[in-house]
Amino acid sequence: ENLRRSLRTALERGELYLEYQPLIRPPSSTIGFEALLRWRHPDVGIIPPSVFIPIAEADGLMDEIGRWVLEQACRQALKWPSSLTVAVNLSPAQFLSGTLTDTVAQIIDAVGIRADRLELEITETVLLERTIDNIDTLNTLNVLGIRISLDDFGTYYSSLSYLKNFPFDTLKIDQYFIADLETDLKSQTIVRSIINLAHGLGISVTAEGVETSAQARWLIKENCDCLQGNLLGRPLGAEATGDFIRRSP
Ligand code: G
Ligand code: G
Ligand code: MN
Ligand code: NA
Repeated sequence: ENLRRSLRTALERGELYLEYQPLIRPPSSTIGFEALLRWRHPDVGIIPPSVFIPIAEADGLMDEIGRWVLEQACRQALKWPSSLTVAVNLSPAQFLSGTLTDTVAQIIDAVGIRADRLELEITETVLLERTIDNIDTLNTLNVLGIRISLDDFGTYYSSLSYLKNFPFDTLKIDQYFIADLETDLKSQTIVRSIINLAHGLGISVTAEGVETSAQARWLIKENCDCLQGNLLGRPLGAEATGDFIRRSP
């Protein structure tokens, strides 16, 4: 309940900030970063988004916070080479708000960033309801040139009809399947099948939570397009992204 009250003022007090985790095309090209929201609470310390985003959603704060995240991430991407993208996670409330496409169009225009440098990540849970509206929303974003990723793929409900009906550019395989890739033949079969399925549909694949070089080698052998995880790079503060880019080929 205290968190709830202080979240209302966190944005104006500058307590929210973004970290950026590198997205790597094998073997080692940086192709972009995923923006990850953090809250530095003056008393409690760093609070992860899994804790405060549900509160923000329940209190109707996520629209404003989400708009701030989008603008912040786009402004940061302008400081990078123009070939690099920035991926932003969308909460269900943002996606279903009915104002998302206007908000996004307005922000990329105000910031002056090319639409195809912005990637929006949504999870399957968002797509469960109001399917026709959701297709409209995604198609509108797509027409603007914005890229759409299906995040945490493989968990939750994973209906193949999503792949048939929604215009995804990228599928992000949940770290749950990557974690035991070295020892679990079922995870290997599932990941290999997801990669082949996506490629057959012209969708690129990102593996999340890559932590070991054995996992990376296996994913590269199976033609995974992009790797993300602590092996490739932990989430970085905004200033550190510049150094990371200069050090990467
Ligand atoms: O970085 P971390 O593993 O703590 O992120 C936990 C979860 O929070 C992930 O599911 C991630 O998608 C989500 N998340 C991170 N940043 C944002 C954000 O800016 N907006 C939304 N809606 N979710 C975010
Ligand atoms: O749900 P989403 O994929 O948006 O969130 C990604 C989350 O995974 C972030 O919270 C990020 O901090 C976390 N993460 C990134 N790389 C790794 C990793 O290599 N291992 C683990 N366990 N978590 C990771
Ligand atoms: Mn994500
Ligand atoms: Na994910």
